[in-house]
Amino acid sequence: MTTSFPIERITARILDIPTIRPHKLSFGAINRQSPVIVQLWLRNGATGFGEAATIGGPSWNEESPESIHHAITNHLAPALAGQDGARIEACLARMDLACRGNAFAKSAVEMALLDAVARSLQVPVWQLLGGKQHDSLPLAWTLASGDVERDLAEAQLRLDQGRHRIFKLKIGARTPEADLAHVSQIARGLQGRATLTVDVNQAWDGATARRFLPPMIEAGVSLIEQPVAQWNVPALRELTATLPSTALVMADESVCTPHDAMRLAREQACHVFSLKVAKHGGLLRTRQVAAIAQAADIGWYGGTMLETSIGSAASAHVFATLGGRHHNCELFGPQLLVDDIVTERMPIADFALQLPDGPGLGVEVDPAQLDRFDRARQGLQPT
Ligand code: MUC
Ligand code: MG
Repeated sequence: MTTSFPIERITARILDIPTIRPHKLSFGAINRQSPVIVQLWLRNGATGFGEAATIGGPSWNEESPESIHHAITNHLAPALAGQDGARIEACLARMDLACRGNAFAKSAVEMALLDAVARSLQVPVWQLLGGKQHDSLPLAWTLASGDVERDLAEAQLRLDQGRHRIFKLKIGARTPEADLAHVSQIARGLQGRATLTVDVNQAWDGATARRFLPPMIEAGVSLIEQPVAQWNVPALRELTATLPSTALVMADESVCTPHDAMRLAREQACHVFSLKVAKHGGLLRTRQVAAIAQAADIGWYGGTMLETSIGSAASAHVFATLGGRHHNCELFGPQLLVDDIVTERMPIADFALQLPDGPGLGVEVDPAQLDRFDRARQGLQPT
């Protein structure tokens, strides 16, 4: 017997959800997230949801909520209408024919398809991806208010709540001297109680990184994320080879496609890949990038684009299936938003995210919340 799940219809809408505080990165501050939410219906009546979130419109990379919405509505949805949704890889190949690149847009559609197919089969999405190896993953929080006192108070609260003891600091917007002072103060304030990462979001050149990373590592930072430009693999490789061994170098913007992963692996240009479902173009392709990491003795980190609970749950499903050496995850997007679009979030207990288990993505969307934050209904403009 063969199983077939013809695709009936795919829709997309942009939401605008304020953040609980300004989130400051090297390229600017964000006050709201604008995820694109996809809903896909199968002819059997099952429906699934997917999401693609960017950070700061098209500031993090080329895709923006508007370009994602356009690609889905005008190219990807028509390409998949009437196709057999059970043939997930064939659907991905069709999307690749219809639309070059646009990984974020494709990831949202694939997510909705996996959710709908898994619900039809009454299994969790992780079951379609090979089964799970983790029930929980230690969960990081990003301190990005821009203010030392506020960052320290935020960290203290999360430590006291038993929610987070891994903190990521976003740097690169100010002078490296000011960043070093900020990071050192936070490291002193949290000494012995927390693990620290810095994410430079591509802001530095190789010389700045060579000069300012050693004192940050000396201060207590143990994971360095994307210190140099996405294209600057030679500098990334040199830092990986020469920085003190108490810290690891992690690629984020530099590792999107499996081909990027192959280049970084071949050149041994980093110790860790930050995996993100959106930039890899979906859950199945996240597994491809993770496989290259594992084969090249590179560890993985469960990254985020600050998604709601839909995208965060999808990421949690694929991270749950991965072997190899992991360096925790940062699926805290829902907690950075003033409210969510699901009835119940994934629980956080004992400093770890508890990975979902229900059918599909394991979270239930609240349609009233989708309407509440819908950009078309709120009349907001793009960021
Ligand atoms: C990034 O570049 O990692 C993830 C967490 C966070 O605070 O910002 C993002 C983007
Ligand atoms: Mg990053």
